[in-house]
Amino acid sequence: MTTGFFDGIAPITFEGPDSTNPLAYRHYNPDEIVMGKRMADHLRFAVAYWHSFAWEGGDPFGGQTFERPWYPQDDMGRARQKADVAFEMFDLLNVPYFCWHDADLRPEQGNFADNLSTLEEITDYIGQKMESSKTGLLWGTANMFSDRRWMSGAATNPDPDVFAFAAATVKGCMDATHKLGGQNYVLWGGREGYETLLNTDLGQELDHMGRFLNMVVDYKHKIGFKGTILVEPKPQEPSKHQYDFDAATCIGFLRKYGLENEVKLNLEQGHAILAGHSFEHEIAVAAAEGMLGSIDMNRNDYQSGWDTDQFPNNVPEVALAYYHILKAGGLGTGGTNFDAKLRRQSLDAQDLIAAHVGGMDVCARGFKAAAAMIEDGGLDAALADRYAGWTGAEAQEMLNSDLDSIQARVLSQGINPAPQSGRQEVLENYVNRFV
Ligand code: XUL
Ligand code: CO
Repeated sequence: MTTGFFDGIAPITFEGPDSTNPLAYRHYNPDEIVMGKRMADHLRFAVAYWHSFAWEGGDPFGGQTFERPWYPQDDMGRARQKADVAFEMFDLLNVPYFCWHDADLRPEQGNFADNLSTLEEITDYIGQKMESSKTGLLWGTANMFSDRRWMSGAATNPDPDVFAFAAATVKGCMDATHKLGGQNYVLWGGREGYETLLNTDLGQELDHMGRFLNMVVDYKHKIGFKGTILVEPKPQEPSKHQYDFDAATCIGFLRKYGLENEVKLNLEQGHAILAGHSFEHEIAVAAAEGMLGSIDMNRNDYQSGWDTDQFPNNVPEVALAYYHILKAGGLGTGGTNFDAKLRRQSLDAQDLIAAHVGGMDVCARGFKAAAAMIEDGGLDAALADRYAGWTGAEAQEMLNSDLDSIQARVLSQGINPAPQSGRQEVLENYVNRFV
């Protein structure tokens, strides 16, 4: 028996690029082999429980626009109904993963003991559903930003009791993630930052955050959780300044607190743009350090300047992101999470399905373009050509020498470099052949 929420919507299947069916995949063909692996296993798509099932359509100027049978979300019976609908959607989409925050799954109880017992109850229920579902857990996380107790931070709160509440909460969420076979555990610190330095001891807060994350890693090993611990950078919003500003900042933080071999990054397209970067910049920075973990593939509106969390729809942008992901060896335990929500006027069940179908198709199309570029090798060849001088023995020896000897060589050989074209337009034209 189904909930009836998706009545009239058939399972989504691959119909090929010529299909005009709005509820069919035209590019996402899970079993198609690309670069030696199933497309589904490269992309590892995930639905975000919070946006698709817990978010009610509010924005800063107005409240709920959606009407769902599992509202109001203050009751455990309706929390189970929400889970039933979620798993129906996972089946319809044939999506391999989902992600959650504790607060998406069960109502806020106002105290730790009841938050924990209701989380255990609903994740037991979800665990039963997963036994007969093809959808697994990409990651779990704790919502330590919505309730007012977190307003001054979680691990970085000036009040040690909030630190304690946060540590207890993360333990519960890690246990639940482990129980459900999660592939990763994520920490995004929306309130780990500040509104004003007038009331903030930045150095102490960073130390507390570093200590907290070390406890998370210790606990992972204690319970034998094999997934990856991921932190998710974002420069601001909701805090004026967030400590996990961008990939480079996070990498510096992880190194300072001895976590560089334990923690990787969950990079979000929209967060990259908020930080003043392209998505592929963030991916390349993480990849260069071996810290690429997973991605949240949702874009922002380029005019609004805030985190609108829209489904991706720009193939060339997506293609460049997957190009760098493929170059880095793929997503590993990570995946492609749609941390994306409908527009608040998109009221219908069909909108929810169409949004995911479109997001998955745009990613598949961009991914295939990226794979084709790699197989063609044009960008690699251009790079090899541009850096060819460094393959010479003299250039390599220089890196192990010193300023004295280099200056002597520049004088003796009369070195006077001739500027070379960077060929940006040629390369942009090349990419456009594939996207
Ligand atoms: C907020 C955001 C979060 C994290 C998980 O901008 O991206 O949803 O992905 O807490
Ligand atoms: Co995110």
